[in-house]
Amino acid sequence: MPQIFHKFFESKNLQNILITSHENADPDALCSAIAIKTLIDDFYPEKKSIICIDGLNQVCHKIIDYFQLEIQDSPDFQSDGVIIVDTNSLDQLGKIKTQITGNTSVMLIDHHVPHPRTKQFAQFTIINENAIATTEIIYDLYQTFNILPSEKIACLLFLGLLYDSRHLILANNKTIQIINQLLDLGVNYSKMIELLTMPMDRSERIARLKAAQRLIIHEFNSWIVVISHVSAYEASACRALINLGADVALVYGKKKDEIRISARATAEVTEKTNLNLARDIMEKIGPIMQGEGGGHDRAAGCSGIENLEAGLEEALKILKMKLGNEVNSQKKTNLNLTHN
Ligand SMILES: [Mn+2]
Repeated sequence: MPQIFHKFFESKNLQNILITSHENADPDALCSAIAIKTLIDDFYPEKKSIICIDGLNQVCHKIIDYFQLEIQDSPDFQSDGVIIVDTNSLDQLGKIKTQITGNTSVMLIDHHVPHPRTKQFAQFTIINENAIATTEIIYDLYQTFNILPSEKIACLLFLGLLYDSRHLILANNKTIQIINQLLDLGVNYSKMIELLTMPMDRSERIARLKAAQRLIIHEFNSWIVVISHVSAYEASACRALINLGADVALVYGKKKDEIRISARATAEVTEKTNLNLARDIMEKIGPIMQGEGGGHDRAAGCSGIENLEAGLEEALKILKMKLGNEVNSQKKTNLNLTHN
């Protein structure tokens, strides 16, 4: 792997390196960027590098404050090389995308499934789809370069692994081995968990509880579909209802003149029934509601301005087609947009 770095730097005798990741970066993205910058600073001290990311999520701000990290949101120099971490498409870079032109040397370090267009913008790639987090790939790089991560870097690599493995639920044996080695470098486990824990806003908790209070259950074959409504935090409410036991959750809400529907589904229901919330449901009911919809197979949404009832009816019709006959309906969905 060091050869790829040498080739990258030698390709155009690169001097000024911009390190970046997806906008609204999560801890794996942020910590990977810091760790790769430190590796470059140690191994190629004559090169200048900065980290620029278009926005960070809330947990990242806590990490930045705790470790006193320096991140910019727009570069203060003209870079001749760019290193992208934890991101597989240029569109996700936000405003940093403009820093990459046809002539820019780009190296990509990532653990996502490569996008078909990846090869078009990244001439140098270190991709490992089996890695739980990009920080796992970067830990491997430290080993290959024979550099022992400092305690701070060990903490950052640890945070990336904890975050992307959902506090180790998705971890495999290798993750645990790395976690163990990072602990030996001085990581304080409970401090890391504390850093990754964000208290939820009271209003969001209330919305989730109201969604649970108001939900209607529909059973299609053995699948449990729930529909509810809130005035804000539709997506969060969907996640809460999935955690409560639903296979599919639809939560609608209205703000000013906009009607929104958010939906979430479990991996099990999408895998076994081939249900794709974006393609099968939201892209279809968005136009019914004079708006549009989209997203992913397990997380999608739509917004519009009218015909909520028709949109929800169509969603249930599609769910019946995909999941099977309705066996036990609690009662007809009672549309209500007036309560908070
Ligand atoms: Mn990641």
